[in-house]
Amino acid sequence: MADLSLPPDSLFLGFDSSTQSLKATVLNSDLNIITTQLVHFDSELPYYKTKDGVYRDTTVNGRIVSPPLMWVEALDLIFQKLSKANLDFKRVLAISGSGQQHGSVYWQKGSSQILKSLDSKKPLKEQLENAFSVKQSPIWMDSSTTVQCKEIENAVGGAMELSKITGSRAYERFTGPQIRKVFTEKADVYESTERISLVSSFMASLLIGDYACIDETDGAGMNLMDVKRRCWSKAALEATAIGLEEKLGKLAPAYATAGFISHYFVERFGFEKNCLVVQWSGDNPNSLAGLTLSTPGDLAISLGTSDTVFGITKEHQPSLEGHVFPNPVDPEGYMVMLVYKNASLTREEIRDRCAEGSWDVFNKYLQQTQPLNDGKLGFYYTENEILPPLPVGSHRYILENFSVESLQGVKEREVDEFDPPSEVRALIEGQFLSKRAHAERFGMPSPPTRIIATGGASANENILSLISAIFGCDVYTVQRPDSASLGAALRAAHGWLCNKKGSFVPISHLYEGKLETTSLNCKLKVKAGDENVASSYGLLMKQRMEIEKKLVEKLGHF
Ligand code: ADP
Ligand code: XUL
Repeated sequence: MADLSLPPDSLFLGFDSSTQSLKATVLNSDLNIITTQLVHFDSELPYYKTKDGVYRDTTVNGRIVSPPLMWVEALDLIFQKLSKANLDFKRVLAISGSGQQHGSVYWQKGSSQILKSLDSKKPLKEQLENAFSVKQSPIWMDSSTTVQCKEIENAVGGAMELSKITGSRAYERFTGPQIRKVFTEKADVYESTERISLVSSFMASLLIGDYACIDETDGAGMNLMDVKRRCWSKAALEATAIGLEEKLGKLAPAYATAGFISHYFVERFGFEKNCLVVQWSGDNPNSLAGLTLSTPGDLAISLGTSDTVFGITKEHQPSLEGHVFPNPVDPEGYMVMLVYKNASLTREEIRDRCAEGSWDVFNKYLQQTQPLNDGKLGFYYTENEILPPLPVGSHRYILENFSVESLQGVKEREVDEFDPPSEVRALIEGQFLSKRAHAERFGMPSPPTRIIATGGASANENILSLISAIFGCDVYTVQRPDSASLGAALRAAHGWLCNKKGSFVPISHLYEGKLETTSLNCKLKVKAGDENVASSYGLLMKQRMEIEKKLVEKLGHF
């Protein structure tokens, strides 16, 4: 049997092409981080004029896009930064990455030829300027495809049927409905498209100098893949667009090799020719890998531009809420996930409006106010929300005759505003009461054995304390909040090992018995507190869900 250890001097590079930035993490063979780099789109590539990495199209309701050329330029720039940081590219045995999920890139006919013949003396951007048939890629924040979602669900026999096949009912941000919009509204553009990539397979394509396959895990975020059989679903393809299978190419498991790194990067940065590019996947699936989530009772909460709650399961239970994806590191298992669009940017909006633009003031307000917020409940949506499907707007309520002891069946009164400290607490309590409620409804463990928090806002210990109080469990974090690029680097090592063995190797093989000595180690941040507080939050959660139901009946957009 082949020696299944990582060569002592080897390095593994992981990227995270996310909404606001491109990040990189490099792991050594002991699985310790040796360097990280970041390119922030708005500030470092200002001529694309994005805000938070995106354009919000004011002329089309819910249309949110990003320029793929910006992602291309960011890749060149981050390699330059890694080079300046003296990364020895020759030691990098494999590269993988995470992409923001669902976003789609439309390659113009003839682009595979451009990819294959890139000139290493010129920047990527210059050579790929005319490679896209759609100049602005729809991304996960987009909610402009309500009509297409309904059409696809109707064509396959309803929302539950689509969920049974693909792991999710139709969602506006999912790639299938987005493709259908191009197909029905811009037939000539669809026709001139040679290949459609996800953000993940798009970035992998740049690295191998050819079209990369879509990975089976990220592919499940398209409403196009049969999640059990891990192949394209004929019914979903037919419901979406004509001639689609050919434009999507093949699916591949996350642990597979996409190809060798292209001559472009060998010549420009000094990689060895046999450096492997392992299939890229979605940011949430790679976070699951980076957090080494492998116990069904554990939940992860990622607090980035989106908030997500995810865990693992052996079963595929179709549901009208949440998503089921193949587990990126377990060919037999699944990952289950809930996604919120109102997350860090909404927290920033309230921080700027009520807390002098300062996380310190924001945190002081969280400390000053009481658990359950004296019965003040808030719903804050600066973007059209996914869960629940509510439009932009704020709704504030006070529970009448509030007392912690008698929370059941009390009436709520709508109000226009709260004082700033109550507003901050209402936001955070609201966001996590909603997560607990929907996680329970989706069949996730309750209470979880533990929560592992990640993403930019997991650096905020006041938020972590509230998560612990609401869910009633311990909260852990990893050394750095970017588990998506860490997970990608780990998956690069995993893919390299699988390639060496010629078949799948369990990923735990890489860190079994030595997790504590690696950068993957999770540390306890907040110990679970008083159980009574968590059960009071449980009652408040029920009140909140009653109000949420009424809001959805009145305003729901889907
Ligand atoms: P992405 O999903 O784009 O990868 P990140 O995980 O990098 O996003 O998270 C970025 C977000 O982290 C920022 O928008 C910011 O609001 C949030 N953040 C950073 N520090 C804090 C903090 N101390 N408290 C709350 N949020 C924070
Ligand atoms: C997942 C989702 C978001 C993006 C953010 O379904 O839409 O979490 O992956 O990058």
